[in-house]
Amino acid sequence: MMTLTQILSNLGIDEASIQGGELVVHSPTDGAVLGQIKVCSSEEVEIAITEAQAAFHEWKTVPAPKRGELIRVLGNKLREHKETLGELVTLECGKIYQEGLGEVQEMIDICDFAVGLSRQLYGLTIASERPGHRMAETWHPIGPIGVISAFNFPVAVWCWNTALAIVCGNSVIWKPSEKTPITAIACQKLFEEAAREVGNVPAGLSQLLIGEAAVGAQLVADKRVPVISATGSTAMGRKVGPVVAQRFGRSILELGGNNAIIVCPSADLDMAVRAILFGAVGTAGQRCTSTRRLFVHESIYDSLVPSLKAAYQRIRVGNPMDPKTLVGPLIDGSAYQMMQQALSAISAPRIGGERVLSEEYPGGYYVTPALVEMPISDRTVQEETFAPILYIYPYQDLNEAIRQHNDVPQGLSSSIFTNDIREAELFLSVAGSDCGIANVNIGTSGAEIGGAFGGEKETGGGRESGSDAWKGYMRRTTSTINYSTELPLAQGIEFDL
Ligand code: UN1
Repeated sequence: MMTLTQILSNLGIDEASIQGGELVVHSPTDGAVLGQIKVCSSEEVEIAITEAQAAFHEWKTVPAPKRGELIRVLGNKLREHKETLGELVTLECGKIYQEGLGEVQEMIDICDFAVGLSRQLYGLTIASERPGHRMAETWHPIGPIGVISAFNFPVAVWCWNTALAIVCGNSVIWKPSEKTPITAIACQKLFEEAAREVGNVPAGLSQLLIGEAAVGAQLVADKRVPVISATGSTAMGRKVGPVVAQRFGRSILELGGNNAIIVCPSADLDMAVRAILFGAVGTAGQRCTSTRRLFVHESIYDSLVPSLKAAYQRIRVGNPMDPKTLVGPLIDGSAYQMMQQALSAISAPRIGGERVLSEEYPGGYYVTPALVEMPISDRTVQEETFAPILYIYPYQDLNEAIRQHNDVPQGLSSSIFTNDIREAELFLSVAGSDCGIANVNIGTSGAEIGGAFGGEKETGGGRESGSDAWKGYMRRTTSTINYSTELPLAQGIEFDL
């Protein structure tokens, strides 16, 4: 694996630029200091927004397929630096290298998607009720897009938003998590290189704001930023949403999840175990789509749960750079404290949940993933704990399991394992899962970029990445064109002198 110095030099980032600032960044792998980053002052935030607005006014008139060209070049830069950026993600947020690479792959995929989209930003033509009239809608760029992202997907979520926002003709102002500013600096660098290579890209099209909550708050409150796309906790969304709504801005919120898998009697149990494992312990349980609850039909409980426990015993927890590791560290000590609090709040049989490797890495918070066997009717798991804890519930009746499944404030991702078409279709129907993502025979996490990503209820209702999520980054104009010599009014109104 590369050292930070090598990573930075591969990316062409001057190491001095991540030194001497007030924001101290630690690697979750061992707690070592990676850098001290300069944070943005309130004047600098103001300047960034002003520049982004000026860049927007230039960029919005560039033909969309030309805007796509910038994202095509960015996608190629990401391909070129996939390994380096993947390692930096691992170093700064602690996910295993395979997942670091996967995250960069998501960036590449959304760039490809956005390039194609740059020739498909189409609106409808609508039949008019009046003779000699035509109705049409046009999608226009909307303005600077504010992006607030979380530590757990430090690069992909920026790219989901940025690739779409840019082809849609907007500028972007990014406030990354204060836990992962170095990956953000790397992304900004690659964007600037792509812009230089393409040429004629307005300066300041992509702005990076490093800082803590105050920086984000200033961005969120600014009227000149018509769209705020924020990913993070429900608590964060509760602060952001009302401020944006107050000024009639639009928010795209992607907040907490409390995702569950239901395993039915006909399920392929080997597949189910593998999916549950990846969903519950992948990224050390720190994806918003991580599997947090499991409903198992009582007839298969005694075969599925022991296999799952056996699989949990074999999970290798350790340094995320080691290719044998499946579970890296939690992001920091406070994540560990929250996990312990959640575990001690419930008295039920459990395996795992202990801190390990503390002698080797006193500054790293490694834990064994926890399985908690819950009583059938318990409904205490209402909050998301960003850690690898899986609560298992037995069930008797599928309708009742679906009711319990939906009986949480969040509504992001969900899945059912069954080979019974009636059960699968029930789960996907209006009487089934109430989440934004509902899967059959695959787990809750690891969504592809082609689908709209997001969820309902306290998850915030926003949609990002695929499908028609691009519409969130544009404004719509409906036009009625009269090519007749009469002036008929709509609704049959007569209004003659
Ligand atoms: C997140 O955790 O914020 O479905 C996003 C997944 C990824 C994205 C997760 N494509 O797990």
